[in-house]
Amino acid sequence: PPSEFFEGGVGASSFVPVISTLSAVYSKSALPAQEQRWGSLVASFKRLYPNEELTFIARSPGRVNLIGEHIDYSLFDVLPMAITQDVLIAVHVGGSEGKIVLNNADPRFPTRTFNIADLKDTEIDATVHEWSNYFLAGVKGALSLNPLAEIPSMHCLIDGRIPTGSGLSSSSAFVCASLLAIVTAVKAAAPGSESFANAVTKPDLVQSAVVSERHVGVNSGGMDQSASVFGVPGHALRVQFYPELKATPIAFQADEFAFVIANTLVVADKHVTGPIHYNLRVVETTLAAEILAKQCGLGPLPIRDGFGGTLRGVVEAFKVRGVDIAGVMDKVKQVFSKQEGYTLAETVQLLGQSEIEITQKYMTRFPVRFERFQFRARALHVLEEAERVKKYCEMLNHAPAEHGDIDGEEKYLRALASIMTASHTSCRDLFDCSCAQLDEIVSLALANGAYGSRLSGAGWGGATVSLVPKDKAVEFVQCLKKEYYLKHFPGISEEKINDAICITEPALGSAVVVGN
Ligand code: NG1
Ligand code: MG
Repeated sequence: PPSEFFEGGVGASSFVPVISTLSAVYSKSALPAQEQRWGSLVASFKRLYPNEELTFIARSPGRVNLIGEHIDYSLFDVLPMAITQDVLIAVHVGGSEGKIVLNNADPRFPTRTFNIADLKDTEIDATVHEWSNYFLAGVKGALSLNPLAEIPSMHCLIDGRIPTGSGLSSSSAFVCASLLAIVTAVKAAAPGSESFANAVTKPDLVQSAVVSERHVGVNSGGMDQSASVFGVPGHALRVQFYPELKATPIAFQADEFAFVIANTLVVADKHVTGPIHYNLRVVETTLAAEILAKQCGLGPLPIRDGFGGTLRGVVEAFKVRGVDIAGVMDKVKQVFSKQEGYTLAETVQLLGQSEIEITQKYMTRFPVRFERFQFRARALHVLEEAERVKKYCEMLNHAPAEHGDIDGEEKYLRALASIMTASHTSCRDLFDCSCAQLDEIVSLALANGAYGSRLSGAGWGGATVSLVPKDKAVEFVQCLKKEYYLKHFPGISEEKINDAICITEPALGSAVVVGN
């Protein structure tokens, strides 16, 4: 099928920010600020590379997750939406230097230059936190789609507006935008060879971005890249990973509400804390699945991306044996009866594999540190959260009036939002991925007019998302400014606060914009 990315004709030699194009990307309310931003990006590009013409701009957005936390890597459905904040990569394609030059509009990120001849053998050093690693992950992704692709010389200027470490997925947006930029550049450099770039579909882009982002050191699931690539304005996205990747846009049937994102300003850096937080949770849920399969005689589970069995696999295996979700939860409680958790030695017993085997398979590429694995609590969170996603989607798929006992939009919205708050409680108590500041914002939100509120993204810092009645949203934002930001960060600038808290709307996913 013709790829959705390339309408507009990549390869046009000049770029003019075309208003009609940008209005296809941003909502009416976001447009004026974005036009200004794109205009200054183009101007900076000209100053920086006076002899290179701008060929195209690739963009990919961040996301907020409405519900379905830490279950993507167990292959359960999740419900994120893309947001306005995005990463832009302005690119000139061509020249004979055989180099990729990366400049970042943010002066904290110094210029980097790579020899294209070396790229195929470049290993990303995940132990150093280096901004250009995410671009290199994009290169890996593009080469995984076509190992023979000839990457041309590129001059790039990057402008990212998603705060890093905020749970809004700046990392995935950067990887997806980079991958898209490289695929587009390959096509622009050799316009005759339509085959590669045109054949790249959105699912291809997502899948290669997920796998390649793991080179940066996080054993992540596929939610963020899916939201960033598939985003549809005005819609949430139900992303399914099993039996295969699929994103279904879901429109909101009610409109008297808004989603407010409020960042704690606690930076959660997965590269530093991965071994005790994110990557450890992936190991805990994976081992929980493998142990359940072994103890309940389920046979081998479908493996996620070469890593290990999944709780989704466990649920599916039980389903064919006539055991429903409640039954699976009972099994979890039976098999993992020890509330205090399991040592590695106990895990060896339960799994029937040696310590060396377990360490090698599950804890070497992404090392972890732990005393006891919390199989019971982690597995229960995953199973319950997956049910909450189903319930939430069911509610979204019906207009408020169709919800029998729930009459009136307010009741409907309250019921919807309470599922989000339940998710937060489970993230805090069972998955242990909250923190004091996230809990504080959620409490403040609920006490000040939000119908529901929760952490969004990996947690341990980063952002919250609250469902707020539309006519109260502005007041709600003012209230959090006073009660959280000004209280904890006296003297914080208005600009910083506005970056931290905003009313958000579902936005368009990845796109390439070219001039005419
Ligand atoms: P953040 O840290 O918000 O980008 C991470 C993972 C997701 C998902 C969520 C938790 C990456 C790139 N993303 O998101 O896949 O597991 O945590 O639901 O690591
Ligand atoms: Mg991230």
